[in-house]
This record gives sequence, structure tokens and C-alpha cells, in this order.
Amino acid sequence: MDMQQLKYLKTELARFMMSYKFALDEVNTKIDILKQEFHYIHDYNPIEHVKSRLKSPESILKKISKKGYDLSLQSIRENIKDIAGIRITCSFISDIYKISEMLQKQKDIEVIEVKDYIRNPKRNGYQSLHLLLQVPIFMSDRVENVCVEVQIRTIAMDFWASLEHKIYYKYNKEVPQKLVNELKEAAETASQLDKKMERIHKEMNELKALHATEEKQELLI
Ligand code: 0O2
Repeated sequence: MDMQQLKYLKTELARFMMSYKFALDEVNTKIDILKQEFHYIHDYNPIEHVKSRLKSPESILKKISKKGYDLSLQSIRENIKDIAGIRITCSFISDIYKISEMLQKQKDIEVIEVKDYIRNPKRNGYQSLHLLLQVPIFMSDRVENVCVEVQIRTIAMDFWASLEHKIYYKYNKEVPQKLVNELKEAAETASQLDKKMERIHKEMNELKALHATEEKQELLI
């Protein structure tokens, strides 16, 4: 591909990116509604924060050529599934599965793939729940089905992943074995912390329910 063609592809790509921006907006709205409704019903917030991003045209082109696919918009749509990405951070592991279930149940969302790196962590210790969702985007003259990758993780998993990401790039993907081992240990510690926090949270809820029942009984006496 010559410079002229590459320039043309970049311009076309910017237009093509619009549908991903709309898909991000749509899924972000869905998440916000779920968050507000959950807070209203259960009186607590399962989502700590939500971050979304569109992959830059440069990094899309880099990824497609690294993977050895055609440099065309059709090939990009078919082969790069994380152009639109949303990361949801939750306090507890159980919240991750609740949010995931609520999203998957939505009628206009098609679940393309679920990768559960919490039940099956990566060898380096990476944990997160990845959902590849497809949503319809209603344009003036057509409907486009657009993919959005949603990563759901706890605060501890997110802390680990952001440090690992920094180390990975600092060492240009050749991380010294000592750091690899330490990261693996840290992932284990983060996982234990998540489990402990979940137990404490559950106990607290049980105590809350018990107090509520006792108060009700006192009122009846
Ligand atoms: P960025 O900059 O976060 O977008 P793919 O490479 O997406 O075609 P893969 O590897 O099977 O295929 O996808 P997977 O496993 O669903 O992981 C994709 C994304 O998950 C990555 O995107 C990261 O955001 C995150 N991720 C996966 N594994 C790791 C890991 O070991 N450490 C960290 N820190 N993050 C991970 P990108 O495109 O790599 O990066």
C-alpha cells in the first residue's frame, strides 16, 4: 500500500470510527441506567467507575498489520473487535457477574463472546471478565451492528492490570523473570483480597438483614 492509499484509508477510517463512537455511547447509557436502577433498588452502587475509549486509527492500523490481515475497512470490522472498549470497575466479584448478567439479558444486545479470566486467569495472573457485545446503531439510512468490548473487573484486578501493563511496555514486552514472578504473586494476593472483601461484604449484608428482621419483630410486639 502506497502513501496515497494509506492517507485515503486513514480518512475513511475516521468516518468508520463514528459508528463505534455511537456504539460506545449506547452501551455507556445502558450501563448508567443499570447503575442508577441498581442503586435505587438495592441502595448500594455495584459500579465504582466506568472508563471508555475508542482505539486510535494509528493503533487499529498497527494491530491489523501486526495480525497480518488485509488493510481494508471490512477486514478491520471483521478482525479488530476492541475498537470500542469499556472498562467497568466494581468493588466485589459478585457485582462483576451481576452487571455482566444484566447486560447480557438486554434484548438489543447480542453476546458474541465471553472470556472469563476470573474463573480461568491468564498465566501471568491477569484477571477480568471480558464480554464482546454487538449493538445495533440506527443511522439515517441503515442499521449497523457494532461490536463493543466490555471488560469488568474489581478495583484490585484493575490495580494489578494497570501496573502489569506499564511494566510490560517499559520493558518492551521482555519483562525480567523476577518481575514476572512478583507480578504473579501480586495477582494471587489481589485475588485473596477480593475473596476476603467479598466475605466481609456478605457478612455485613447478613447482619443488616438480621437487624432489619429484629426491628420488624420489635415493632410487632
Ligand atoms: P489495550 O491498550 O488495553 O486495548 P486481541 O489482542 O484483542 O485481538 P486477545 O488477546 O485474545 O485478542 O483479547 P483478550 O484476551 O480479550 O484481551 C484484550 C484486552 O484485554 C487487551 O487489549 C487488554 O486491555 C486486556 N488484557 C488482556 N490480557 C492482558 C494482560 O495480560 N495484562 C493486561 N494488563 N491487560 C490484558 P490490548 O489491545 O492488548 O490493549
